[in-house]
Amino acid sequence: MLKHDASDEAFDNAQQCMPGGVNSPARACRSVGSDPIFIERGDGAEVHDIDGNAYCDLVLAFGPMILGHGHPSVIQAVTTQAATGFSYGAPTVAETDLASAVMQMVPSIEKLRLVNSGTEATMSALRAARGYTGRPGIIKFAGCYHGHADCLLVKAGSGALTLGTPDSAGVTTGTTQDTFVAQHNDLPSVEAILTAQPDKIAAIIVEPVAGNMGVVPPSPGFLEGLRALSTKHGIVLIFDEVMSGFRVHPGGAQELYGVRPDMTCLGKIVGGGLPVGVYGGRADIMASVAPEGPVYQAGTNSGNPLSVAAGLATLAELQAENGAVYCKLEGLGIQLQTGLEEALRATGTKGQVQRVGSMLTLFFTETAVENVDHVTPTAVAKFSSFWRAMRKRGVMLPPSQYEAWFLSAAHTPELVDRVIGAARESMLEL
Ligand code: KE4
Repeated sequence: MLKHDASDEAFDNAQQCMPGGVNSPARACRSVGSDPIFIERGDGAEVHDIDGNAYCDLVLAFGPMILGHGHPSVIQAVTTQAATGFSYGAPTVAETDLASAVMQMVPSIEKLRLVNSGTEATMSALRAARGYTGRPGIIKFAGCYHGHADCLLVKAGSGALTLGTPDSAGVTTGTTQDTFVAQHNDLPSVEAILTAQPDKIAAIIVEPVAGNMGVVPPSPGFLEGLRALSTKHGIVLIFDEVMSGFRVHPGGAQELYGVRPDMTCLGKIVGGGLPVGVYGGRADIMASVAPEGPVYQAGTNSGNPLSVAAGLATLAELQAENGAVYCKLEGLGIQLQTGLEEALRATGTKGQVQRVGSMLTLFFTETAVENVDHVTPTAVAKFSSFWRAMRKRGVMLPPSQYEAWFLSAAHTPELVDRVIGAARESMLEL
């Protein structure tokens, strides 16, 4: 049994200072019947807690650490920048370099703005879409999570779902009256809203590969259908690729599935572990953003030199050797999915493994998950037991059935085999 005495004490202290002792509810571990453990350091594919326990890390900070913890070239870039300056309140050439790198990898982005988080990215993209179209309405999908902007905390995923509070307290009807919720992978539910709200919808925002209800790939024709409906109705189609961007393909889900959005939101990987968000897209839409246009958006730390240095180094590594890292990540993803499916069969456990590239979720459901309603209370309860059993065996999973597991370039086939072995033993405890 792993000791967590130091973590327990740290948690007691943290709860005196921060709500729930955490700075994000997604890491509270309440839904998996546990207290959070406190991490001392990350090293490649592993994290080490303050009690000296080591874990194979499949959380990877909920996605950013695609190279693994402590990649030398990212450390080098950040420390070099730190020696010359942290932040100036003035533009730097490196911001243009990062913007250019993103535009080169994601060609649908003709202009962009750097911000500090995925929340800022989606909030700002929606404001730009509303300013550009002059319309108030937005369509989101149940179970998709786009950060904690008020107008998006409606039937949200991730922590909002995990905590069972999809409609957050403190969010007024005034801020959500123009938010319409459709069913994921269900085009008729979108058409019904468009019929009911003619010429009112400014934007459709979607996770093209949903990761916040667990990993749910787009059903065949779903993204193409959203594209066609958006074009037909003059609606701004926004792909929230904060999680899938640079993860499922160098150009994100839009390149993988060949569907071009009007705007894209990015985060996580593009900051290499430091705070960065990006929103961008068609030049005519982005021309509405201040100081060029009337849509205001600003930020003290936007384009922060340290974050930009980490992002540039990360993207450089991902593009090295013609993106060879993506072949490695795909191989590890196939190995983990295959191993988990074999373990389910061998132990007689009902479950589905849903994967796109190096992001995947093991659902303890009887059938495939195409929308958030398919994730049953039984699956949530089983995942909770499974999570604790895996942590006991030195594997750190994201603490919710509604989250994605991630692999990094630092993971190895041997480590993946260890995860599979731990999963097989853990399934026998369910
Ligand atoms: P941030 O504000 O947390 O940087 O990004 C919000 C966001 C936007 N869009 C998507 C698709 C996202 O997945 C996220 C954030 N993801 C969650 C985990 N699923 C972040 C974890 C947390 O909130 O602590």
